Amino acid sequence: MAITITAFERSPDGGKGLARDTRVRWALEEAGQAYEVRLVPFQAMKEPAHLALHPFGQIPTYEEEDLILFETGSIVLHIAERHAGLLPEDANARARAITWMFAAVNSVEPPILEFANAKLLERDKPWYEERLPIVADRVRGRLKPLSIRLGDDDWLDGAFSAGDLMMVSVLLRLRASGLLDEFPNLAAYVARGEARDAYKRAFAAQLAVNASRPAAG
Ligand code: GTB
Repeated sequence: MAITITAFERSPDGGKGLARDTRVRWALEEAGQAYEVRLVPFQAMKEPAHLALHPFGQIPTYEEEDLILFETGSIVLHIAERHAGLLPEDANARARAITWMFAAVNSVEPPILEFANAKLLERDKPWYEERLPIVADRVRGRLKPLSIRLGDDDWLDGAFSAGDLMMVSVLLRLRASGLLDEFPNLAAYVARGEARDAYKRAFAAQLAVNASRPAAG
């Protein structure tokens, strides 16, 4: 069963693993599935051939025979449902792991993206200095209850699952900001995710693409 995903030809992060193909690579590595990567230049992402795969002209996409998927939540869920290692057998535990996947992309990622975009795109605005702490507090508003729920546990609900894979992937975007370090158990949780062999392989694979090329401007 040949699997092909798409990724940036040149990631804006230069290979820090923050582009969303990394979470799909990680899921495939956890599931022990080989995959091909088709690198897409920015301009080609908005052209008909890629828009046929992804209506919003983004990466990553996922192709497996005649199945085409976009949205990393859906792609990771698809991988997790078809291969062992990412979802528990027990039906209720499985539903809870999927709930954490949704929590990651639906409740935790939006304020993190708002914060990242503010820092990236709004620095020259007259209201930047006033707004940034407000946006940062919205991120804390998700990190604090998440930190309380995780407590001293290694993972969010028993064994490592696709819920943790998505949550760690979302939280990684905060590393450079220092916000994560305000919650030491979350920083340790992210480090545990990064320490997994499957994550290391995924990270190395995306780095191999980007290390040899200058970051996109
Ligand atoms: N909800 C979608 C999903 O989860 O699949 C979002 C997909 C998405 O945002 N894709 C981005 C994209 O294609 C790449 S990952 N952007 C181009 C466009 O929209 O035209 C987002 C990303 C990009 C760069 C960094 N970085 O440099 O740190 C981090 C994250």
